[in-house]
Amino acid sequence: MNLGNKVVYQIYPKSFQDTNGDGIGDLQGIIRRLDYLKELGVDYLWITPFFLSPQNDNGYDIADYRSIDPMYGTMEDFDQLVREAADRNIYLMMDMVFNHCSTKHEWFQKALAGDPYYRDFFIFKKGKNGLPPTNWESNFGGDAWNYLPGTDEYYLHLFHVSQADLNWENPNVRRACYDIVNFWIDKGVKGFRFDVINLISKPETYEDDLTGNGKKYYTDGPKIHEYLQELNRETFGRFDDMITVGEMSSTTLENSIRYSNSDSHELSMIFSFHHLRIDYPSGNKWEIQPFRFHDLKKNLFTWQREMEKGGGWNALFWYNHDQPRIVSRVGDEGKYRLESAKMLATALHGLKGTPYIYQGEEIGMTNAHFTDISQYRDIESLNYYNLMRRKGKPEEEIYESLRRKSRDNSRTPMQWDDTENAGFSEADPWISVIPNYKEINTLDREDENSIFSYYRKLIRLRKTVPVLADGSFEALLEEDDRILAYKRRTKEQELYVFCNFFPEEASADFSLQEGCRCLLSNYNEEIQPGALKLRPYKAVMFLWEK
Ligand code: ISL
Ligand code: CA
Repeated sequence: MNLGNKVVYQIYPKSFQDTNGDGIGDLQGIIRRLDYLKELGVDYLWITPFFLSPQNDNGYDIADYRSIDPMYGTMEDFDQLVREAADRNIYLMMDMVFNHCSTKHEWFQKALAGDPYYRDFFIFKKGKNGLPPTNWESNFGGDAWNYLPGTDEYYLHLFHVSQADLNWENPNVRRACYDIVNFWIDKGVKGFRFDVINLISKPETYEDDLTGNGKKYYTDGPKIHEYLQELNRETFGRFDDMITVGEMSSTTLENSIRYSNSDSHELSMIFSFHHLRIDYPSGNKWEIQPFRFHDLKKNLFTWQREMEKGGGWNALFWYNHDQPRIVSRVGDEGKYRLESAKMLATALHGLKGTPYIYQGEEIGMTNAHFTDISQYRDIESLNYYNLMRRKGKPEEEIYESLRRKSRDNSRTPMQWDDTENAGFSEADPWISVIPNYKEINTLDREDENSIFSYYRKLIRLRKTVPVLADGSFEALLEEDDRILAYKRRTKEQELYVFCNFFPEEASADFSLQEGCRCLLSNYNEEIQPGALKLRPYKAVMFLWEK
């Protein structure tokens, strides 16, 4: 399968479209919007988890991997979704969360009741001198171990206390996970996204981390490649039309190449997050730091170059349901919202890899700008707020971090139109709609100059201009302080991309070769010959053909 000409659209179902008036998006809502997705031109829908779940982490805490949470609909709705999507040549990617499951899952409940078979599904360890087994921290703040009253044991949870880590050392756990993947393949699913999959292989012995939070012991762990190869062999690897992506938390280049090189028989591609470390180099996401343009270029370019060299494959993305909206983070959500949203789209969609679009990105949705803690829903944000209050951090500073970094920024309802609740629901939504929905919504998609039209063009180009799908990557103007530029090349074509990431004009000493034509730009103006001059947030793509 050619991964280079596919485009994936990510749906956060809770916030996509409500159809039964409970303020929560549902599967029928996705069905209702399939024509919209067809119009945009995407190939796959990655839908974040809609399985039975207590929803402590919005579905990433799964209580039954084989049933649909009633809040989202029924298995009949799901089957209908698969069918109706396929009628439009759109296929589904399911989100598999195998690092952990909900403590409400039957497996954990049986483990708690003392069933030895299921106890071995999890990671139970004895404490040390009244303290947890190690000093590891949960990714959502606080201890990574939870004490079980009445015993001398703790269980490991790298995420929320209601998300117990699964013991992949146990072959029965692995078998159970593979059976789940096969269950969904039988239902007609054509792809999978594997949640924090590079954290599943834990170390042989559990030790305190004297320099960090424990990450180094379980990230890209000792048996990770072995497990992924087995997963591949036992499930999707038996077919040649499956597409897979692994979410790789704090991974390395070397591992990313192995995960996604087709010779290693692991996954089709990976999400790495290095290019998003541009405003929190320390690794503490809550820290407020200016955006470092050179770090962005360096990281993007290194991954482009090295993955190509090693035969790996990148998933290209600006954000997802865990990250703030890119137009607010790196672009300009005010005066230059249109220009900067399109510029960011150009910068990403020209790269080598498979582009992902997160719902609302194609209309330039912004951060939420919540002002009160009662508006936040995400467990990570609420944890952070409480933890920082206890530590005595000034309230305004906590709010400033939440406003810029909270995962809720990208989880507000999809802004379909300018009617009440943005056309998302007839009832009060589970999380507030952003008031700017009157101006920012999907109604302008017939307009040639809308962000939607621009995304549609980018998707079409990927399918019609071979160099976008297959071309090699070469960085240009690496030292430039404002312009991100690169070249893609096949034997027959060359593609040049220039993007000004700033609200000031930028120029560079670069002359294009004879015969280059402009494929796409976010400014409607003739390109002047001679030195390159780019207006604020201007982006341009040139094509040269033999
Ligand atoms: O969101 C993050 C930091 O704010 C990330 O560290 C995130 O937790 C990490 O990328 C893992 O994310 C995935 O697994 C989590 C879930 O909460 C996220 O929504 C999911 O994308 C646990 O299942
Ligand atoms: Ca609903």
